[in-house]
Amino acid sequence: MTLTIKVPSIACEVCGNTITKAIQSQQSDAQVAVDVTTKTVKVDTAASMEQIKAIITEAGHTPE
Ligand SMILES: [Cu+2]
Repeated sequence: MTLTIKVPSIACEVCGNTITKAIQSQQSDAQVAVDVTTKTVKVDTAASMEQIKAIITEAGHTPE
């Protein structure tokens, strides 16, 4: 399933990399695509929206 999550705290590519690595460290089969311009994270994963949002929060960002 592909989850689309708006993360307004994304400011640059580094934020995107931080979030990508955080998700993939806990969900190794997740495909993550971050769009810095629209501050959107797309995650193709078996994990739930709640799980992915929790990981993003742990990484220091604020999902909507
Ligand atoms: Cu940044």
